[in-house]
Amino acid sequence: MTKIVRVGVTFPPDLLRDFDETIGKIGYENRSKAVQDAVRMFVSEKKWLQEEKGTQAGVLMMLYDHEVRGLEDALTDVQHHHANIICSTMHIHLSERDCLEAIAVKGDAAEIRRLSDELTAKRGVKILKTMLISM
Ligand code: NI
Repeated sequence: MTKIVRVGVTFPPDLLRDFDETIGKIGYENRSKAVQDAVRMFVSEKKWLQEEKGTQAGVLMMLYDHEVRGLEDALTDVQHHHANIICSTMHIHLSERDCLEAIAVKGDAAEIRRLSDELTAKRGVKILKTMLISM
């Protein structure tokens, strides 16, 4: 018998609306299955990144809300801290609130992972995708 655990999670209303719309189009019959699938995808992507080793090059693509207080300063601090692996950063003002940053990186996989983790964990960062190639 499979045990099921119930958890309570809070969502910003617009994120939940987007999620419900998206899973509705795909044809999910309930939200739980869709959340489980999304979490599974997140875990597999993060696990893959944990296992990368050696010198890597690539791009971090980060979407964030620049109106979240203190966020831009915090993101800049993190990037200065890892300046040795950052080759270039491109900033795109997407909408009134959303900014997209493409951060080109080259260096040790463990440090790229630390940079990625430190940025992802900040409140106001909505999406962070890491695309890497081995060198
Ligand atoms: Ni911007």
